[in-house]
Amino acid sequence: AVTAFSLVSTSCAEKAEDYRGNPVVTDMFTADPAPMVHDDTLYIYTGHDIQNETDKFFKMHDWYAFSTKDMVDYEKHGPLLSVDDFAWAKGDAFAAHTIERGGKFYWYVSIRHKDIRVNEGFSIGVAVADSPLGPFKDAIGEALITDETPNSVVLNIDPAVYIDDDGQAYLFWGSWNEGRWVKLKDNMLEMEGEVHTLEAKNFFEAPFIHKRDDMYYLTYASHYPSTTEYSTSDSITGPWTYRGVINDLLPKSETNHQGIVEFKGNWYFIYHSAALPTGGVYRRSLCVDLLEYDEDGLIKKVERTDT
Ligand code: FUB
Repeated sequence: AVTAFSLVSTSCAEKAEDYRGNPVVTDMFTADPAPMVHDDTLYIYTGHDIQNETDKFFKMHDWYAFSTKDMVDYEKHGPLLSVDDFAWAKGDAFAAHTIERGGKFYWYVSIRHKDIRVNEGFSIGVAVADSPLGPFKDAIGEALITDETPNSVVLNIDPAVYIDDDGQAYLFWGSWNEGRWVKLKDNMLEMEGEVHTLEAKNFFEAPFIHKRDDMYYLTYASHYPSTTEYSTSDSITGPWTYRGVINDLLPKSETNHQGIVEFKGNWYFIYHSAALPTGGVYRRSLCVDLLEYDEDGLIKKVERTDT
């Protein structure tokens, strides 16, 4: 099923004002957006909140994608992937991230393992497809990261993958103030070497890496309820220098899980808020705003347009 959504603007806009129209998706709740550019299209992969208005935990079973060529009209695709696609999983389709390598698309997901009961049982799995819109299937048949992985964290969620200029892939993840990173083999399905502790001031969860010029940016949720804060480095492996807050606390949502992407000449801050009238902590919505840098390459605070 394909549905189109429109923001207010009618052209590929240059000013934040043109993006008033958040949230992008209004006919369902969408969370934990992860952007990926492929060919001339921006794909935003999201989770899907199906919580009613009174229960007190996330209720999530599957993932969608929203594609746009102009930041104005979006197409909905999905669900493209669900808990049921991972035979070893039992529920909780938390944050995910998709990346292309060698013509294949790898979708790293947070999901609860049915056989692992240490800590919370959250694990990171990988699905693979030959196109950005699937069909996706479990690439390993087991989890890539679990509570049994040496030096894992209490909540193994929120994967973010980055392929550096030399072709080396890295997986970042973590929550509740504990972040981790590990190199991935070229097949994107196995760890290479040891799991490292992510040292970044105020890290809470939702790591995301992007690079602009020669600077690496590690953005993440800080504290809980979360702001979005960031650190920079001249190396993907750090050390990371703390740079401050780029997005304040949100009204009604305790999380705001961000991704950052350059698309057709603009940089975008892609996140969720609880901006729909019936939105809330467990009923979130994909939002998109412009991201700008100062002359030193530091990120300016986002002028959010979700409210
Ligand atoms: O959506 C479930 C969890 O909430 C995500 O994994 C976290 O990043 C937070 O957004």
